[in-house]
Amino acid sequence: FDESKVTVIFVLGGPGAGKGTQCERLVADYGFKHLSAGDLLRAEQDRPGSEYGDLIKDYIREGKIVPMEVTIKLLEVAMHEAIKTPPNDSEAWKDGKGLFLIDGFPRKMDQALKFDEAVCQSSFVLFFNTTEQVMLERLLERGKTSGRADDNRESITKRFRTFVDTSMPVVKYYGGLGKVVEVDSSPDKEIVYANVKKAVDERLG
Ligand code: UP5
Ligand code: MG
Repeated sequence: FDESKVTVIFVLGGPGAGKGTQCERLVADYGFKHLSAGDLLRAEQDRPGSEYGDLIKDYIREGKIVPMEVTIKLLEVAMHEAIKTPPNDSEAWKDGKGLFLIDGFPRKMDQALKFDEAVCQSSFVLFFNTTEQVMLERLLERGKTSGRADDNRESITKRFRTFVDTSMPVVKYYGGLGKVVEVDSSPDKEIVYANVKKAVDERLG
């Protein structure tokens, strides 16, 4: 992708930190296309005839990171589709331009390096930070109705471990490049969003 035409914000944070919730609001206000790597993987898992269905299912239940080839391919396809068929008619999407929130990716160093090199560089990284206690409560509550195979105590514990061991190094890496905007996602959704909006307005100008 031509970086003068495509704007990408990575949205990172632990499981249940509130990435999806805040992305939804940004979509409504700015016209971003929201691409959740987890959602794309779950859709691929359920797609009849997918050769990766069983693999994705196992990785997600175990809270492990699906091999990057699968996830990057899904993201690339979704980005091309969005540019071909823009989600709205705002200025940001004219002339083959694209405005993307990439949620829950990259969460392992190899994915980060590969995406930056082969797909495009992000403008910045929104990093939602809160405690495991807060995330655990949110996920167990959501698990009552979400139907997600990984919203149970056992999977959540594994997801926390993967986040600390595998995904925090990615946040640190981008932090070293001056790309990370950290937002405390412990308070109410509205308060978190006010800070998110401030960060996006500052960074995107
Ligand atoms: N909630 C949100 N904000 C709140 C607030 N401020 N106050 C009170 N409640 C709040 O929120 C979670 C719940 O909390 C909701 O009920 C919400 O209402 C409430 P949500 O916005 O859904 O949080 P989010 O951070 O999006 O949590 P999610 O569970 O989606 O995060 P994960 O990162 O764990 O899940 P994801 O779908 O990204 O990935 C799932 C799995 O896919 C991974 O574990 C991995 O196995 C696989 N994966 C890969 O292999 N590779 C990838 O690149 C990406 C994913
Ligand atoms: Mg999510």
